[in-house]
Amino acid sequence: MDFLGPVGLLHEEKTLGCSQKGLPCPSNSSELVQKCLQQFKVTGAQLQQIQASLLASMEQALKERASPVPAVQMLPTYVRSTPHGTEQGDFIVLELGAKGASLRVLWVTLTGTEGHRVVPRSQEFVIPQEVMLGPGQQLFDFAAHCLAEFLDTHPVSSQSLQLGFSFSFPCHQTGLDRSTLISWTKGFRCSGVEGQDVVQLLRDAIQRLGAYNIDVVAVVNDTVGTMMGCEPGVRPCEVGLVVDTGTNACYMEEAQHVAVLDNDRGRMCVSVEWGSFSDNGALGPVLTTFDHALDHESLNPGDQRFEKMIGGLYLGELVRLVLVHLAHHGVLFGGYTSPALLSQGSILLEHVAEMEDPSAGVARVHAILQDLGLSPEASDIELVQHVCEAVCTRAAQLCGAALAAVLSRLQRSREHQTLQVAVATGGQVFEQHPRFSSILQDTVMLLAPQCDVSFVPSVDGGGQGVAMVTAVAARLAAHQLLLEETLAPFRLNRKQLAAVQAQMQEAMARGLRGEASSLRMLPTYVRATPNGSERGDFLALDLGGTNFRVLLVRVATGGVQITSQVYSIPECVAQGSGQQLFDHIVDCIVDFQDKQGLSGQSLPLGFTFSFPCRQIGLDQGILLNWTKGFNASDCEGQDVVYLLREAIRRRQAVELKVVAIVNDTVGTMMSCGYEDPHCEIGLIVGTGTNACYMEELRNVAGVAGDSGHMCINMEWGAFGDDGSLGMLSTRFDASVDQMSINPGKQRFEKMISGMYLGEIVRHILLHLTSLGVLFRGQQIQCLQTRDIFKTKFLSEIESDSLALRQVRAILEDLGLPLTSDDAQMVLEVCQAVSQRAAQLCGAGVAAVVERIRENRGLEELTVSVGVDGTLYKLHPHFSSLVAATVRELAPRCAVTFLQSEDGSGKGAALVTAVACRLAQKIRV
Ligand code: 0WK
Ligand code: BGC
Ligand code: BGC
Repeated sequence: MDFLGPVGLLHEEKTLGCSQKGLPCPSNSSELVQKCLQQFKVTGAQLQQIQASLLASMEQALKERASPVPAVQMLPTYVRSTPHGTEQGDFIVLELGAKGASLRVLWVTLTGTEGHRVVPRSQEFVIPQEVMLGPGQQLFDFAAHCLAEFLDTHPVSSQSLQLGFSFSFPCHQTGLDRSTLISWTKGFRCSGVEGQDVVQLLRDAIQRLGAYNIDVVAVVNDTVGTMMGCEPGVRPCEVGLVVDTGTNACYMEEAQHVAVLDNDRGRMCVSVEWGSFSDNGALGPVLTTFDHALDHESLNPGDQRFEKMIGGLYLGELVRLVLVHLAHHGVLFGGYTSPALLSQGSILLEHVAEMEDPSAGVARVHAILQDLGLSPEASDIELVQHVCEAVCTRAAQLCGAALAAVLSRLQRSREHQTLQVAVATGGQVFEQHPRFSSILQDTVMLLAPQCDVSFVPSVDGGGQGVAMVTAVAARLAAHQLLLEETLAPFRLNRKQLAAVQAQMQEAMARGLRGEASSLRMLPTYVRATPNGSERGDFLALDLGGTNFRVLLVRVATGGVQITSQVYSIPECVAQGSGQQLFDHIVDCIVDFQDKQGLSGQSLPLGFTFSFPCRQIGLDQGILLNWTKGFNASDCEGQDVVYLLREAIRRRQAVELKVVAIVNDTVGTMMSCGYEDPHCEIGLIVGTGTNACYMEELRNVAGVAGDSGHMCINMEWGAFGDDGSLGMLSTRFDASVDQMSINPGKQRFEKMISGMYLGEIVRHILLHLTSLGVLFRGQQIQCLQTRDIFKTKFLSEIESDSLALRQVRAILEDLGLPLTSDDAQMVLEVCQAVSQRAAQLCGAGVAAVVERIRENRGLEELTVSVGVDGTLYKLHPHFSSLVAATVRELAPRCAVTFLQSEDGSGKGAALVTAVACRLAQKIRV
C-alpha cells in the first residue's frame, strides 16, 4: 500500500486519520518521519552526478545530436551581446509566464547612461484559470486587453510604441522577433499555440483590438531579461537564472559551438530550458514518491520533471503531499487531514517560505495551518517546518547543481582555467525564500570551485532587461529598414530588366545602322567560326584582362595545344606612354620566345586586345578609348596593330607576323566555337564586361556584302553612356563613376564588372556606416581607401558554405571591428550588388539571343555562349543568376553557357589560323 503512498489513499478516504481509520498509529513515528524526510536528502555524489549529466546533455544538444534526444533543449535566443549601456528610449514590456497566473505590463525608460535607472511604471493582471487553459486566441486577446488597459491609465506620448514580449516558455527562435512555442509549462495549456509563432499571435491580437499602434520587436525568455537587466558592473552578467513558478537559466555561449547557427562567430545567449532535464540515471535516485505523485497529478505528466522539484509552482504541492502522507500515517496532526489539506495546490510557495522562515515564528506557521483547517500541535509545527526545509533545501541544491553545470559549460566554451562571472538571479523563490539563495551558492561553490561567481539579484524581474533586448531589436530592425532602403534600388524586377533588354535591342539596331547609340556595334571582320580544318603553330597575345598572357598555340589534328606565360602590366605602364606599353609587350614576347626556344622563328600572331577598337580589317584596329584602368598615352585613335608592329620593329631582334587583332569576346567565342559549332556569342564578365555575336552581314552598315555573317563586338560596357540607364543608376554608382579614371564612360560596365563591384560595395558600406547602421557608426579609416574592398571578396563572402565566418575573416583582415549583425549586413550588401550585376548581364544576353532569333525569323533558337572572366567564373551565384535571367527574358531561346577553358588567346590563334587558311586558299 505504502508504495502507492498518499496518492492511493488520497482518492478513497480523504479525511480519515490513522486513529479514525482504526489503523494502528505507528510506534516508530520518528523512523517514519526520518524515512520520509530522508527521501529529500541529496548527497554530494548525486549532485555531482546531476551536474555531470546535465553538462553532457547541454553539450549534446548544442551539437544538435538528435539521438538520444537531449534532456535539455539549449535554445538560441538571438541575443548576441550583453548590454552596452548605450541603449535608450521608452519601451513597453509585456511579461507572460514568468509569474504563473499573472501578466505584467511595464513602461521602461532606458536612459543610455550607465547606472542611471528610471523605475519602470508597471501593472499586474491576474490571468483567469480558464484563460490559462483555454483557446490560445483568448489568452492573446486577454494580453492585448491588459496592454490597452495599462496604456489607457498610463498616457503615452509617442504614436508608435515598441514592445518587448517576455514569454517564459520553451521556444524555437529564428530571430529576435520570430519564436515558435515548443510546449507549455507551469500551469499553462492553451490550445492552438504550440508550434505557432507567438509574436505573430500577439501582433494579431493587438491588431484585432486595434486600440494602439504597437510594434512587437522582440520576444525574450525571462532568464534572458534577467541577465540583460543586470547593471554592467565589474564582471559582465553572462548567466541569467530564474526560479519563480518555473525554473530555467540562460548564458552567453560561443556561437561557433551552437551547431544550428551554421558556424557563426561571436556569442549567442542560449536558454538551457533545464526544466525538462530528466536523465533517469541522474534524477532517478533523487525522485521521491511525492515527486511521482505530483507529476502524475500535474497538467503535463512526464514533462518538466526537474522543474517540478525546484519551481515555486510545485514546492508548496510537494510539501502538501508530504504532510498528507505523514498525517495519514498518524505522525502529523494526529492523523487528521482537512479538505483544504487534501486539495491540490492549497499550499503555496509563500506559505512554504514563511513556514520555513525561522524569523516568521511559530505563530505564523500556526496561522497558515489553521487557514488550511488544521489545528497543529507544537510538534506538528516543528515537523511541518522540517518538511518545508527538506523540500526547499533539495530544490536549492538541485538548482545549484544545475547552475554548476552551466558554469562548467561556460568555462569550457571560453577555454578558461578559472572563470569569473556574474549570475543575475530573479524570481519569487529567490525573493521570498530566506535560505534558497545561500544554499544554492554553497552548492555551486562545492561543485564548481574553479568558478569565481558573484550573484546579482535582478531589481525588477527582468523588465529592464527585456527593454534592453527590445532596444537592441528595435535598433537592429531600424538598421534592417535602412539597409533595405539602401539596397532597394539594387533589387531589379522583371519589368525593369525587360526594359533594359528592350533598350539594348534598340541601341544594337541603331549602332548597326551607324546611328547615334551608346553601343558601337563594331564589325570584327571575323565572318566564320572555326571549321576544324585549321592547322599550325601560332603565337597569341592576350591583353586587357587581369593578366597579360603570351601563348604558343599548336592547332593539330589531335586538337589544340597551348603553352602560355602570364606577365604583369604594372599600373605605371598601363597608364604610362603608349610606346612604353608596347615595348613592354614586345619584351614579354621575346622573353617567352627565349623560354620556349622559339627565338628567331616568325610565327603568325593573333592579338587579343580587349578594348574598343574600330576595325578596318582583321589586322587593323583603331583604339577608340581605353577602359578598365588602362590609359596609356598616344594610343587612342591609333591602329594598335601598327603600334605593336612599331614596337617589334624598334626591337629589331624579332620577326613577328601580326595577322589578326581580336577582342577578347571574339577570342572567347572562337575558342568555344572550336568545340561547339552553336557557339555564336562571346561574353566576358571579368575586369570589364562585353559581348560579341554573329550578326547578319546585311544588317551591318559600312561593311560590304549582305549575305553571311559577321561577328560584331558590341562594346556593351558603354551601354547607357547616353544616360539611358539613368533610372537604374544609384548614388553609389555615381560615386564609383566620379572616382574612376573615365567618368561618364562605361556605365553599364561599372554596374557589372569586377573592376567596380567591390567599389560599389565599399561606397554602400561607407553610407551605412554614416547612418550608424554598420560598425556602430564609427567611420573606419581603411574603408576610405579606394579598391580596398576587392570584388573577389564578394565571391568569397557569398560562398554558401562559409558565409559568416568568411565575412568576418575578410573584414577583420581589413581591420574592421565587426559584430555578427554587421557581418550579416555586409553579406546582404554583397548579394544585392552582385545580383544586380548578374541580372543586368542576363538582360544583355537576352537582348542578343532575341536579336539573333528575330534576325533568323526563328520560333525557337538554340545557341551557345562562350564565356570567360574571373567574376563569372569565380562568383558562386553569378553564372546561375545570368542564366535564370536569360531564361525569364528570352524564353524562346535555349541558351547554353560554355565556360572557356583556354581563354581568348586560343581564340585569337584560331582567328589567325582561319585567316591564314583563307589567305592560303586565295594564294593557291
Ligand atoms: C580571360 C581571357 C581574356 C579576358 C579575360 C577577362 O583570356 O582575354 O580579357 O578572361 O577576364 P578577367 O581576367 O578580366 O577577369
Ligand atoms: C520555462 C522557461 C522559463 C522558466 C522560468 C520554464 O517553465 O520553460 O522558458 O524560463 O520556466 O520562468
Ligand atoms: C572593353 C572590351 C572588353 C571588355 C572585357 C571592356 O572594358 O571595352 O573591349 O571586351 O572590357 O574585357
